[in-house]
Amino acid sequence: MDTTAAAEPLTAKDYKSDYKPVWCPGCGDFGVLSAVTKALSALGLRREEVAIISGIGCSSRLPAYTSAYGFHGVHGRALAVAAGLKLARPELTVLVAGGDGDGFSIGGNHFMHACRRNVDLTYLVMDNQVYGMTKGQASPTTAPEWEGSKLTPHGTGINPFVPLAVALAAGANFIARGFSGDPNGLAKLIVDAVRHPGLSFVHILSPCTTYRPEQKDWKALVGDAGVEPTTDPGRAGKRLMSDDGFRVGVLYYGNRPPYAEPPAARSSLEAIEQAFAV
Ligand SMILES: Cc1ncc(C[n+]2csc(CCOP(=O)(O)OP(=O)(O)O)c2C)c(N)n1
Repeated sequence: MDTTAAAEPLTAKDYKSDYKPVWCPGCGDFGVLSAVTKALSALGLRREEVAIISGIGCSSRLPAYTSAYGFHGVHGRALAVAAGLKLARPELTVLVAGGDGDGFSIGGNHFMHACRRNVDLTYLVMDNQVYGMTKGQASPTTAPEWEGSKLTPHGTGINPFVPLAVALAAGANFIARGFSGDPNGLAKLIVDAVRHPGLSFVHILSPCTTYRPEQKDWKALVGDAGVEPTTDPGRAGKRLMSDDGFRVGVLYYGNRPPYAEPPAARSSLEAIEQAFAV
């Protein structure tokens, strides 16, 4: 990594890697990558101060397309890896990136408990309401009547998972929704999310143009929530009762202090080595 220009402010372009994304043309994840790099530039962070952790899926390729540190992990386990990293290296800004299948199905249990534990992380979920990488199966956020997958030709018939409501109920300290089609607006949400202590969850509508081409219409459906964020979880919950799934903006700012490991839990590397010595 080139750190010679560390004192220079970095532009969004500086946060892009030399790898060309393999995402399909029109994939919403391009907009998310653009927003992440704009946000890192706006935050004035150096590349070595940032780590982006992901699971598996098209969206989880995002870390490789940035020049920050990254870890492309195991399906559904990104939050666990990220929490470990943040506790071991609290000075790092740790972002977590993934999809709706990764985060709400396979990693669903980690999602709830990461919100509850409130480690200082920013979790970006690119929700395309489908398993993109494995060719279009229904995901937890797929509408029950969607008949686009051969595995569920008559729809799933199951009510979708409601990410914002689950995040709120589980205790996430910052909750927002953004849209990949508005990288500047999304970048602002990400900056806000990173600056807010504790577990910040940003639900991102990010269309899959290959398996859900009808999502190209999301641009016309997305709109500002038009209300000020609240610090009252009861009020935030009430707002979610009338949410149509397309309102963007910050829903909730919590004031719980982030999880910090008790000092007694910290061991030196030498002590760990001694404990495992044979
Ligand atoms: C434990 C485990 N289960 C299943 C898979 C197969 N798998 C790889 S990517 C993927 C779908 C990812 O979907 P999503 O998280 O929505 O991301 P997208 O590709 O749509 O961005 C699945 C099921 C896997 N790699 N590991």
